[in-house]
Amino acid sequence: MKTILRGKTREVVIDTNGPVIIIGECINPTRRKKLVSTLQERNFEYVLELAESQIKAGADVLDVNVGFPGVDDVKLLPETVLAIRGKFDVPLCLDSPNPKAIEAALKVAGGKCLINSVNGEEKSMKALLPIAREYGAAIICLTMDDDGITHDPIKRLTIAEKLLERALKAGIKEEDVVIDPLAMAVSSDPRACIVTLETIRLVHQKLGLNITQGSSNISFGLPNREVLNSAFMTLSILNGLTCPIANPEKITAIVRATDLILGRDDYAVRFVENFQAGGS
Ligand code: THG
Repeated sequence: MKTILRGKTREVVIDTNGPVIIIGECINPTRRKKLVSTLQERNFEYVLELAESQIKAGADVLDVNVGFPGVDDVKLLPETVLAIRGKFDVPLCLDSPNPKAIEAALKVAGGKCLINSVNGEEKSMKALLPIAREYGAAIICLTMDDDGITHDPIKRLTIAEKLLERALKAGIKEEDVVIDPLAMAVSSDPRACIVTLETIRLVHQKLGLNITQGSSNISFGLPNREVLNSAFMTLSILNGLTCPIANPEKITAIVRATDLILGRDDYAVRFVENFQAGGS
C-alpha cells in the first residue's frame, strides 16, 4: 500500500513495503513554552527553526500542531502552514481537533497533506471525511469511537475497519487511509504498549494499510524517555508501523537501524548517510 503525500513539489511515498517515514513531532506546544509565546506574537522564526532542524535530522513530513489554551487555530494553523510553506517544500500533517482549522489550513497548504485526525465518532467522521475528499488529502484515523478508548486490540481493529469503510463511502481512496492504533503512557497503564503493538499487528495483517502513532506518548512521566521510545519504535516497526510521529533528532538512528535489519535499506545506504550527517 502506498500513501503519497506532497509538499509544493516534493513527493513522499509511505509504502508498507518501504522504509519508515518519520513525521516530525516538534511543532507542538506540549512541553514547548517558547512555541506558545512566539506563536502568540505571530512570530514564526522559532517554528521555522523547528522545521529546519527536524528536516536535517531526518523528518520526511512535519506534524503541525498549534493547540494551546485560548488559541484561534482557524487563523493560526493556516498562518503557520503558510510560514512553513514559504521556506520548506515538505509535506505537512495538519494536527488539530478542530475541523474548521484543518479546512482553513488545507485551503492554503497546496500539495497533498495528511489530516491529523478523524476518529470513529459519528460527529468526527461526518465533519472530516468530506473535507478530506474535497481537498484530496490523506487522513489519519484514530481507533477510538463514541464508546471512548477500548483496551481490546480486536475492538480497535473493528473501529479501524469501520473508519476504512466510511472513508471509502465518502470517496476517499484506500491508500489515503492511515490508521493510528493509539499509543499511550505506559506509566499509567502497564498494558498500554502491548495493546498498541497487538493492534498494529492486526491492522497490518488484516487491512494492509499504512500505520502511524504518536510514539513519544508512551514515555510521558518516566525518566530515560529516549531509551523507552527507541525500544517501542523497533517493536512497532517490526509489527507494521510505517509512519511514526516522533522526534527525528532522537529517533532517526534507531529507525534507520531497524530498516537496515529488516532488509529495507540495500547496502546500508540510508543508515550510513544518517551516521555521516551526524545524525543520532
Ligand atoms: N496520534 C496522532 N497525532 C498525535 C499524537 C498521537 N499528535 C500529538 C501527539 N500524539 C504526538 N506528538 C508529540 C509531540 C511531543 C511529545 C510527544 C508527542 C513529547 N516530546 C518530548 C519533548 O519535546 O520533550 C520529547 C520526546 C522524546 O524524548 O523523544 O513529549 O498519538 N495521530
